[in-house]
Formats: sequence, structure tokens, C-alpha cells
Amino acid sequence: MEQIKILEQEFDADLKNVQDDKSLEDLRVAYLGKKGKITLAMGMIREIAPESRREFGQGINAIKNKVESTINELKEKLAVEKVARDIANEKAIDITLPTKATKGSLHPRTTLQKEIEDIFVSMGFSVEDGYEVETEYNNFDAVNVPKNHPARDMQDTFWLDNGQLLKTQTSAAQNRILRKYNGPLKAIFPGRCFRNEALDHSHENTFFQIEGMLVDKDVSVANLIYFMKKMLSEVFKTDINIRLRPGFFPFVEPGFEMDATCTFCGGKGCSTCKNSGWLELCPCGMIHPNVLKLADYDPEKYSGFAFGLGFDRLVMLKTGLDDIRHLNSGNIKVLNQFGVKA
Ligand code: FA5
Repeated sequence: MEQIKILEQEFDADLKNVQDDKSLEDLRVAYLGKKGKITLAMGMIREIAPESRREFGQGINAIKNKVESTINELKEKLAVEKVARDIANEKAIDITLPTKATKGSLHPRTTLQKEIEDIFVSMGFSVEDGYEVETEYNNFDAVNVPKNHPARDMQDTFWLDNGQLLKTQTSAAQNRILRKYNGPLKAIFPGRCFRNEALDHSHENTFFQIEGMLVDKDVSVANLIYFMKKMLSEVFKTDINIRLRPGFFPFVEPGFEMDATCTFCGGKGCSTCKNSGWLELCPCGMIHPNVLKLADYDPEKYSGFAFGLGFDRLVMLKTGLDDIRHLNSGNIKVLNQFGVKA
């Protein structure tokens, strides 16, 4: 019993030296660990004379309980003190001081898209949304490209396991939008398109188009030329001339490739326009009667034009970027030029 008393006194003395988690853990190991003083003392019970064993056992258990509860209480106290210290330290941080946070800005693509949307809205067009995951029907069949039509090979398609696809062209929304209006309409529908293409400075696998449609009675190519000229002149803030060359797309008849006077040389000829004075900008044409029929329009009553602007190429012309891949790269050095601060 004398030994137990000494053990208790030793513990009380050692306790006074505990200042932090580490020294508390050392104390715990020294008394309660595998080779701790209390653990060893408990192992001695068998060697105690039977008549003293009960008293010794009770004594050693009492001190074991005391040591355990003292250590637990102290552990809690240290934790509370640590939180209080952390809070006091945080108060030293002045959260109202200006930080080095930098201000972002819109991507050049977004800026130009908003500009073009505003131009068309001012001419009475609505802005519609298309899906990125589309049905084969909407992307191809509904725009007069049935299964096995050779035109399907022109657009290397990302197919999904469920038979749907990532839309290869904004034209995929034509049928849905025609059905939505079920009559005269003026709409543009910008969107992200996907093609499994070999990449180069003017080809991406993920790129943007802005499609437009105008459907009404007696619509003609003259209307198409007017709207395209107007839009381009507003975008480039100068009078832009356009010309149409024949182009084949199954969903328009007649179909055209629309060129605009080169914005770099004003039509004189330069390296960007390969000295032709013209830039190829936008396939377009008069909506094919089959496309109208597939959306339950009467082609005898209605006609319309559609265009599919290669929007990323327009962004390149507007910004002077020479590689389309910059637009998806997120490269801050590129974006910095357009107001994004690193
Ligand atoms: C089409 O996608 C037709 N749907 C456009 C259309 C709509 C024609 C309505 C008539 C009426 P095309 O595959 O040529 O056509 O693509 C249109 C434009 O998208 C191209 O002129 C080009 O500027 C852009 N484009 C096509 N593929 C890529 C690509 N891989 N990377 C970047 N731009 C591309």
C-alpha cells in the first residue's frame, strides 16, 4: 500500500510538468502504457500475499481510475485552450484589408456572342437554345440527311452508347424550333458543336456555331443577304460586302457559301484572305422544302432562309487570334489580352 501511495505522489508531481498534448501523451504512456507504472503494478497482484491482495487491488484500481480521469480532463482542457488561442490569433487578421484577388472578364467568345445576339434581337429575332446531346433524328434525319446519305460522312460524329450523339451542327435544333413556332419565325440559336476531327489551327473537336432561321411567306435570298450584311457590318463596325457562291448542304436549296470582304485588308488582298480579298464565313441557303415538311410546314405556303455561322472563326477574325485552339485552351496569357487579368 505504501508503494501505491508513492505511485500516486509521483503521478501528482509528474502532472505538474504537463504543458501540452505531447507531454500529456508521454505521461499517459508512462503510467497507463503497456510498460507503464500502473500497468506493471497491476501485474504484481498475483505476487501479493492473499490476505493483502484485495486491499492492494482496490488501491491500484482507485489510482488507475484517478490517473485515467485526470488525463482525460486535462486533454479536454488543452483542446479548449487551443481553440481559444486560435480564435485570438485569427482576430489578428484584418479581413477588411484589400487582398491581391484579380478581376476576371468575359471570354472573347462570350463577348462577341452577346454582341451578335443583341444585333439580331434588335432586328426582331429571338434567341433559342439547342441541346448538346441530340437524337440522330434531329441532327440528321430532320434536316434531310437520312441514314446512308453521303452527307453524314462530312461530319465525323461522336456517338453515345445509347444511340444519341453530341450534336455536330446547330442545325440539329431546326426541327424543334420550327415546331415550336409552327408558323412565321425569326430565330438564332448559338451552340457548342462536336466533331471527331483532326485538329489544326482552324479545326477543333469542340467549337461554336450560330445558326439562324427566318421563315415566313415570300422569303427570298435577298432577305438573307440583307440580314447577313447588316450583322457583319455591325460586328466589324464598317460596311462589309458579301458574296454568295454555290454550296451544297442537304437542308438548303439553293445552298451557298457566303464570303465577306476581308476585314484585314479591306478587300485588297493579304495573307489572311490568301490574296483573294474575301473570307469564307458562313454556309447558308433557302430552307429545303423537305425540312419544312418534316416539321409539318406547308412549303407551298412558307419559305425561309437558314445560315450556320462558324462562330469561332468569326471570333478569330475579330480578335486577330491565329489559332482556334487558343479559344478552348484557358491559357491565361492568351485571355489576358482580352481583359482577363492573371
Ligand atoms: C454546317 O454545319 C451546316 N449545318 C451549316 C448550315 C446551316 C448550312 C444552315 C446551311 C444552312 P459546315 O459543316 O460547313 O456546315 O460548318 C459550318 C461552319 O462551322 C464552317 O464554315 C466552319 O466555320 C465551322 N466549323 C465546321 N467544323 C469546324 C471545326 N471542326 N472547328 C471549327 N469550326 C468548324
